[in-house]
Amino acid sequence: MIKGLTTVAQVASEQAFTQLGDLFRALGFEQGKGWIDAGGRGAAFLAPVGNLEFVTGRMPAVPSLLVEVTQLDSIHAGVKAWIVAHQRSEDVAAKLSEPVLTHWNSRLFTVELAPALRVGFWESENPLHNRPIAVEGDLSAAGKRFAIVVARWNAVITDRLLQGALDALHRSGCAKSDIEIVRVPGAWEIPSAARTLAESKRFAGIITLGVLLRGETAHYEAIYNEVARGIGQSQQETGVPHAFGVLTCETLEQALDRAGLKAGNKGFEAAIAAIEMASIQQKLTSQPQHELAEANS
Ligand code: DLZ
Repeated sequence: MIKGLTTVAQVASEQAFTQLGDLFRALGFEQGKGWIDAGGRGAAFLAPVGNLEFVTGRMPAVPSLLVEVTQLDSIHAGVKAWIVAHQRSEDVAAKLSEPVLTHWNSRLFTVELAPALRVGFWESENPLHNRPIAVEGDLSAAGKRFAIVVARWNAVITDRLLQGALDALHRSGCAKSDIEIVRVPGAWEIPSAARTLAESKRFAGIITLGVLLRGETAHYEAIYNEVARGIGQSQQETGVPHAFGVLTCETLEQALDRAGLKAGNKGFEAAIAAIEMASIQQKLTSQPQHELAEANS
């Protein structure tokens, strides 16, 4: 089973070794597990995807170490600043090329980071190039309708969850007029309202918000199980994405933390999940699988 590729490059001095490490971390490489022994040391930098490319005939005019990136221009600016800081400004022109268009629909620049260490950084014009084939949802809510079902029980918390969900929808481009808010008495009533809304087929997603506090609810488990089951069932049977924003907490303090204090706002997170799932649903139902895979390749 193939696990990965490693390219080994020798660096002349300890100082260059440290400086290169600083540069690669600053460019966004994840630091891997290095090694040290009596004879020297190695620093590893990880990339999410690697290729081993054999070429026959004419070799492309590129360094043998190529790093595919996004935002090539800011990488270029970062490398330039690094050369100015660690070498001489006059070296920039000699060591760093400007990004140029390649014949394979990409832009590329090369840089000599150390003697005998030439690296090419390149960015494909196709933003999906080399990404694993996957259908992914967009985080755009523009032009889609969403319903929010929010329980009044524990309103001091659910109001905050609602604010979080509205914030996420608005910031993702959802128009005010495309959001319908339905207030129900407690968490117990969420599933039936969610189901009615989903069956109307007017919404791309349903966001459910509520808070169950164990301290106050003797039959907490029974209510929780039923609410979770009902929301899940509505989602599965109607095919409309339902985001689960029903908090289950031991104390009010815990709930407050999850409604915008210390642990984010679960209403915001639920709305983002609904937006993403609405987009995935749209893609899965509007385009055959093989076309989606081809579009992403
Ligand atoms: C009755 C009740 C209790 C004890 N606790 C909660 C709670 O912590 N969170 C919540 O959303 N609702 C609670 N409820 C109300 C029930 O969900 C339901 O609204 C009522 O039993 C009426 O059907």
